[in-house]
Amino acid sequence: MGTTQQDAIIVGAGFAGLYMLHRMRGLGLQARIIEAGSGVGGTWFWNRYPGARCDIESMEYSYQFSEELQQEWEWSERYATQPEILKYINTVADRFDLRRDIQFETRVNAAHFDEQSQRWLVSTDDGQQISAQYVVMATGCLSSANMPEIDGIDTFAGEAYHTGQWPHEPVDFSGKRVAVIGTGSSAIQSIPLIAAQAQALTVFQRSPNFSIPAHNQPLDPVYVKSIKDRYAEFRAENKLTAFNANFGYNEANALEVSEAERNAEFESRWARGGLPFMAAFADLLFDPKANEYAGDFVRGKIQDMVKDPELAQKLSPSSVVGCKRLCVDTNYYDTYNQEHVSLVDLRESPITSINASGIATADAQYDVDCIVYATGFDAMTGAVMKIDIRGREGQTLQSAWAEGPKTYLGLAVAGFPNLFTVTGPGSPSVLTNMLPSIEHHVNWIADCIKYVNEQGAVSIDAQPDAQEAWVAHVNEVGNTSLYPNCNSWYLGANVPGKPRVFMPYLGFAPYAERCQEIVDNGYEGFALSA
Ligand code: FAD
Ligand code: N01
Repeated sequence: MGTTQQDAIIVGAGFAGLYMLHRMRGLGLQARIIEAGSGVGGTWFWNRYPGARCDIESMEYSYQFSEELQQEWEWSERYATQPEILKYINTVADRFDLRRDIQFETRVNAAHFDEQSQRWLVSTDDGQQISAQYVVMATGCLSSANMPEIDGIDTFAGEAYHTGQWPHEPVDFSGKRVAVIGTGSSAIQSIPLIAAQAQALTVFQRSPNFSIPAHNQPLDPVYVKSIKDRYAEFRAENKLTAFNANFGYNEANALEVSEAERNAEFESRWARGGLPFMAAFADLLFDPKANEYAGDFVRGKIQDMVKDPELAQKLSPSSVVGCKRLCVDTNYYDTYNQEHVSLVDLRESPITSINASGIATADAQYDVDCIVYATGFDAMTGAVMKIDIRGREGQTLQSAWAEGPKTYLGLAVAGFPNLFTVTGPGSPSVLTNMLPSIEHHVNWIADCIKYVNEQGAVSIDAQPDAQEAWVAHVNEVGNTSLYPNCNSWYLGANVPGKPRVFMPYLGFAPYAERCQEIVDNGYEGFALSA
């Protein structure tokens, strides 16, 4: 097989890769997506577990690059289900005729930069070699499933599933004894629905998480119209916020209001439901006392919802609220009031092994028919680090990131010219409403490529000093918050041996402002090669 030529290779056909392809075509470039899955959708292609849906309201968790699309598309619920989001992504792929430039069921194994030609040589698992001027890693922040390292895990004789690699056919848990390992967002969404089917459900919890009710409901046409009448303005307003979302930010500090006012605010956020709870007070993510007030409030709600006080205690986190991504649920806590649902607190008795018949902890054996691993992802770096990426002088990305990921703006890596990462570490991505943030990142990358081409240059490379300064800034901003205070995937703490570094950038609005400044200053911190 000879080497084929492309202007750009995009890895991944999720929201990021699809929009990147659309923008590349708009620039007149010949671009191609390589996607490991058999369809478009990324997250929404892979995560088909029961209960999977978005935690950002559908009216916001959708593309805005096409006014016609956002006017015409009709979401049915406040928080769309995985099938509805996948249908939306497929519709977008068809509407913009994207499929003809996507190769499915193909994995990119390697990308090596050739200094002489200033081009990347991309290799795939079906033996293709593609030479491309640009490579965009649209590989996703939450796309590399994290299977726990547990003795005997492969010896289990029953059915085993990871939420992030769910089968395409619905799984029927009727009459089965089911174990769920993990209590993050995926578990919290799926547990109520698995419980509704299973004969018995045992949840293995290592750390409890805070969850806020979704209060999901069909979308009110009056509300939809009120957004659609001013969609562009609505989106623009959101971009001026920390989370790039319409959370109704309260500028007051929790410490500066009376107890009655504080509780009234928390109550109204609880009644509203979902992630806007994080915007109840300006100091909630910055002041430990303010955060403790929020924690006490949610812990009180858990005590109210779970009938067995001891169980309620086990389900109540003592950690910082929001330090791990807040979960959004439908009937999660109430599910534990059912007789056939039980919780194993792994802090009291850790899992020691998995065997043919089930899960063994330090003091019991749990025989089950199915194990659901809701154990999350090797987040933010997992998917890119699986690819053998070599930049200038053959330096591997693995060695460049050995002590933790280093990027410039989360979009480029010094020493790896013309390689872009959408939602890379150092970008706000996962701390925000990701879809508009993805669009922002993709637009920035597309404009940058346009600039390189207009300058008659062949490559652009982030400069090491600019990158160092950005990494230091990301850390500095992160350290002003309470985010580094728990073992979250934002810090890589969920994967044994991963360097502990706070990876995302906190604050969409200042980030976007800095990105624009860099452009206005002639791509400050980047160097072009002719
Ligand atoms: P992805 O959708 O992850 O797509 C990346 C694609 O790259 C995948 O299809 C993968 O197969 C492919 N790929 C990776 N490596 C290779 C390779 N080497 N070769 C070929 N292909 C490769 N965010 C929100 O803001 N709001 C939400 O409500 C929300 N809900 C979520 C729910 C779940 C269950 C999960 C897991 C995440 C959720 N997220 C949410 C985050 C979500 O990941 C992003 O919103 C968004 O969908 C990411 O899009 P993406 O295109 O960047 O990456
Ligand atoms: O993964 P997680 P997730 N033994 O990492 C536990 C997005 N998302 O797939 O906390 C026992 O959050 C682990 O325990 P601990 C969202 O951004 C959104 O649920 O590490 N337990 C934890 O409880 C989210 O943050 C939605 O102690 C083990 C769980 O597994 C991100 O994706 C829905 C273990 C993993 O939780 C990831 O969510 C789904 C072990 N060896 C996902 N290893 C929405 O609601 C891990 N755990 C939109």
